[in-house]
Amino acid sequence: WLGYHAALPGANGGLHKAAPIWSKRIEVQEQHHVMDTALTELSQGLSKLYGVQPEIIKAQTQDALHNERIPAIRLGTLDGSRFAAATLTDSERAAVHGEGFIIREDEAQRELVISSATLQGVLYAVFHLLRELTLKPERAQTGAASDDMKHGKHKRIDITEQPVNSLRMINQWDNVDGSIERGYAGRSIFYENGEFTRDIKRIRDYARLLASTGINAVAINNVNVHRKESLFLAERYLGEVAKFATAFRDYGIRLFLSANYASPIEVGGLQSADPLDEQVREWWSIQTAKVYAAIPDFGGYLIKADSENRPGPFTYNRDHAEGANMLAEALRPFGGLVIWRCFVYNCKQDWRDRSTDRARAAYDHFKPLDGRFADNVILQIKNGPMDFQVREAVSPLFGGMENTNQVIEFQITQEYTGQQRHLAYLVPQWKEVLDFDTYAKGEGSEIKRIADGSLYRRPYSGFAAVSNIGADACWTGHPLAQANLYGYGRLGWNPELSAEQIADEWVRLTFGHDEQVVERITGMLLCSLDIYESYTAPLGVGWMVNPDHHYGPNVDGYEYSKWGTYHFADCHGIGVDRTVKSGTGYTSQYHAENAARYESLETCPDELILFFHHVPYTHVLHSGKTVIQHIYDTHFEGVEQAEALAETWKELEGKVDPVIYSKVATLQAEQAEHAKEWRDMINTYFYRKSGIQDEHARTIY
Ligand code: GCW
Repeated sequence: WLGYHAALPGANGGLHKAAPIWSKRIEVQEQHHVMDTALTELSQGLSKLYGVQPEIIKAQTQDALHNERIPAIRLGTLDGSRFAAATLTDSERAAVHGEGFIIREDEAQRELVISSATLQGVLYAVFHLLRELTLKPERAQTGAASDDMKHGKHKRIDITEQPVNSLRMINQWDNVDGSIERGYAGRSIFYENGEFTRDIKRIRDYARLLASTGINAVAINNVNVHRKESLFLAERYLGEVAKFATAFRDYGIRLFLSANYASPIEVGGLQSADPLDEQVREWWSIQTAKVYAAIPDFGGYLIKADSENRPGPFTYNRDHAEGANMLAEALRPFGGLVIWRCFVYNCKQDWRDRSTDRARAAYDHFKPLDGRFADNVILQIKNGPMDFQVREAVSPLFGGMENTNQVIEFQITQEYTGQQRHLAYLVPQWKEVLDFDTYAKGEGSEIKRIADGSLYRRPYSGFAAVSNIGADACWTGHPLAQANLYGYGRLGWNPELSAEQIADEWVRLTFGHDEQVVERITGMLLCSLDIYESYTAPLGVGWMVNPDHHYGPNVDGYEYSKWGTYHFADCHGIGVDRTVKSGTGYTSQYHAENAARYESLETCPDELILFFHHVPYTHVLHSGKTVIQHIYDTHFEGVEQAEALAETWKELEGKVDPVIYSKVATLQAEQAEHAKEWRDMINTYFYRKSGIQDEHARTIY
């Protein structure tokens, strides 16, 4: 999406004829590594768009610049350059803060000024401008050369943007051996064979990709911190970590490390990691000071504790507030953050035990701790209470932690959504979660307002997500899965953007403006998640995948295992009773409006019926269909739709890059085939369990 290849040919054929008058000269006053990045991006982008390399003028004194008679782009921060401030009114100067920016053309459209309070803001403005110029080539039609201009139709550029979320983070689940946990796009770009990669260029390219969508933080190693990765905190590796930090810093991105809670033992050779032990606390303080000596703008620690066999404070009978606050104390002198994951549940459950409900776990663990976390601790909460299923309820924990900083965690990598072999554009799912009203403070208490910190007025908040990239040539395995990485960044910047707009942007930036191409690919993206949902686990019940690697159907794969992910299908019915009346009581973790809606079969939405209720196969949904007929119908339709996706793509042969064309064609054919496996396994399973015939007498085995 950074190809900038969609320049508009000029009226007389030549590309540069369409170039805006100001695009041939760039003026700056400030010197800084982020400003250098912004300059490189801007001149590279403009020359790709218009075929002319702009001249860059750097000057120490303001007087040497801003000769208004010379058309130019002028960029700078409010404090660091006079022209940046000069174009804004007092109230605008007060309103633009942090990473926000204003991009403005003067009346004569001879000058374009980019102003921000920060250098990061300037960089985001540059990416934004280049995106706008690529998406709306008519914007370039300025000056006397433009017919629109002559007829007074051209609107001058005047853009104000402010990121809605302050933390916009990516989590890498990369291991130092070069593997990636849940990675579907090849090996790690960060590590090879137990060492940090020497290919810093690729890290920089990644930083560039991320920054272009607005990402400002990255945790560079798996939250499951194994033996060798625990040593990232030690001298042996800190120098290497610092090199990555430099690459990301140039793009305004702060580096975090996932840390092993038992580091005092694993790295420090102590006997204990008890958060209340003085020696342990001192060890963290000293170690953290060493990290900051190597990386002065280090972001902090991302922690998975007492989760899936990882160590944590429970070992010492301490709770998670005690555990997190110890780290917070070590980080506080440096302005660092503890990002503490709430993915805590019993992963050694006995399937016979019907009283334990995994969905309840995060809320049961963390709600009682609300208000006890230090102010530089942020809880990272997965969007749902289970684990990134294609459909599950929204985590009730967001509605329950008024006095705690929190970020929402999404999964861009498609662990349960087709592993980048099936097409699944995830932005619509994320939008649905963000728009969910928790009623925490009455109507209008949407998750997006909790994630952005405004509802509870929290100092730290935002988005985190597990990346989907690897060493694969197109970064993401399935080329169209790039839309998810792009979409995550854009949504973190502004959760009000629609899934349609984000898809349209990504397709135009990536493939250009051919209307057939744009229409077909956005169409494919926008219906892809519904299609995937329809041929996989039905009605919100989730799972039904092969254990361990999680690809492909296996209805009972987890039914008698320790992971707490059951569907309870028998010959009468299916679903998990999570009601207060007769089930696990999970519904009570929501505020009254949602609790009542989910508790009652009458009001529970169809798509989540099996998440909340155990019902007979003959139960009639709001759609008018029985549960069993719904299962049959959606699975037959899902396969037809998956086949249609493959057919749609074929229409684009010759219209998109041939390498990308054939890669996607192969993947879509595989998806259509594999969807049949899903259909037949699920339909056959439920036909055999229920003994109920398909109304349409289609083939079930
Ligand atoms: O989704 C599950 C994955 C694990 C992962 C865990 C987590 C990194 O199957 O591979 O571990 O969640 O989020 O911690």
